[in-house]
Amino acid sequence: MNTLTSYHYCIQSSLVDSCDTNNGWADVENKCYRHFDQQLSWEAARTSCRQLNGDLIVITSGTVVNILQDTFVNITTSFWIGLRDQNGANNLADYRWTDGTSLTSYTNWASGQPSNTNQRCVTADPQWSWFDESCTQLASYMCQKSKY
Ligand SMILES: [Ca+2]
Repeated sequence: MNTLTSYHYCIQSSLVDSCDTNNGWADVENKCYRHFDQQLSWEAARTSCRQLNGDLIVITSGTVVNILQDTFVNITTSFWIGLRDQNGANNLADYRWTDGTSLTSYTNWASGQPSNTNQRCVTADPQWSWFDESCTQLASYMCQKSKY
């Protein structure tokens, strides 16, 4: 790499913000996350995330949750996460993340949750504990997207 190429590469690197962190997105463990205060139904929240080339957050690691808790310290409301019961039988095997995967060994249900067959969509509270809720309830939400 000659001097000019090296200089150019340096400038390019400093300009690229692959998680759009100036716009509220956080770069955590190679993915981008953002919390939105707007109160929407689960489906509307998912649509909003998808319009940003992302989806509702998929949570499979307590390590990532710990970092996200330290990153998003101002969340005071429950927020939709990308988890839903596919058939309403309140069977954990039927829950799917927005990427199509089933629950992994990492879960963080609040005590007594999931509680109700009419509550098929999942929120996290400000402590990131999970609650099944009616999908038409309004809540804030958290999106994730790949880096670009
Ligand atoms: Ca519940």
